Amino acid sequence: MASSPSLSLLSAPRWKLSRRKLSSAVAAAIPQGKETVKTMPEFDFKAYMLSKAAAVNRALDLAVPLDEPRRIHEAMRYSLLAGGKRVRPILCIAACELAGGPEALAIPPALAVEMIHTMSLIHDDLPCMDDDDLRRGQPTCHRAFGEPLAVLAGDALLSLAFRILSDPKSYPSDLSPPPSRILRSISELARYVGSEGLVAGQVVDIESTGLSESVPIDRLEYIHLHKTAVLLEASVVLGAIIGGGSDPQVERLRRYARCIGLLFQVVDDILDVTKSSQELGKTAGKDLVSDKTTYPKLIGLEKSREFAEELNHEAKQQLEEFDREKAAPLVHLANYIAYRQK
Ligand code: GRG
Repeated sequence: MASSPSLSLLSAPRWKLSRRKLSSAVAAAIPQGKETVKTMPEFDFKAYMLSKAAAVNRALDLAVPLDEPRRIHEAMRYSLLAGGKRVRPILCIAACELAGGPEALAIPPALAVEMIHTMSLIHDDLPCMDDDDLRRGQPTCHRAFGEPLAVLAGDALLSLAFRILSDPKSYPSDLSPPPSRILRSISELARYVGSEGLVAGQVVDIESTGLSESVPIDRLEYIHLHKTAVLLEASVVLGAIIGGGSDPQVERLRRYARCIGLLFQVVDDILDVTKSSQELGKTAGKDLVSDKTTYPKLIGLEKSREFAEELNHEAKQQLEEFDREKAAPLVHLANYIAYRQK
């Protein structure tokens, strides 16, 4: 078994990239009972999540009308509106609000990150990738619509994400952000999802699957940081940029997001071995069956939980420079990711 991972990679000043329905999905993932961490009890996190998720869901619904050709828009809507937890768009809105911008300003980047997340799930589930049958509690896109349409639905969502983010008309006319902020967001997002980001994570994951020996921990961390953390990081960074955050604020939030991004995947690894498919809404135990390297496999369940605690702590430290009350949503979102049940 490998030794415990360290946070050294995460404390680098800046990550170099070169190297059923919505409300029930959100509510079901909020931990109950003693696992709910008692930070800032005056902040109603559940109400916050439900209201932000509802706003995101309404906007997603409007963003993909059932235009012609009807079948492709049906496939896009099928996966997009299937009831994900909406963690990424909510992070985007929370970061925008912390940076001083209103919720409405964050809706275009929030939609963009959720669309790209959904496209990555559709493509990840394809027979040529993970070949999965179940996603967000329903048959995967290619099972419901066939492989060609699933590929195209993913492509169309990726393209639509950039269109929404870049079009000044996506933003409320009285709040339109300066073009420089929009341009910077487009550039950041493109870098996060391309061959230095999300795609890099997927490629290294594919290359590491089926090897006779275990993947070393630094490679596992590379995969998790690129495959999962990038999009959570992009969500927070885009929200902070569009919201008008200063450069030091954006960088602090980037570090916060990198920690919760890795935390998200460590928890995902833990849930895969501790929950059922029904509880998760996707195939559980898949990592074990496919002999995939995960944190529990490399360092054991207990050490994985300890590492998750460390990442959660490190994430919150990045928020200490901000106003305590305004940072409450991001503090709670870190806990939500750490203690989520699906
Ligand atoms: C971006 C061009 C391009 C290609 C994508 C297929 C691929 C390359 C990458 C796969 C990325 C992937 C599927 C990572 C897994 C991330 C993850 C932990 C997903 C689960 O996220 P949740 O739990 O899901 O937030 P919900 O359904 O709640 O949104």
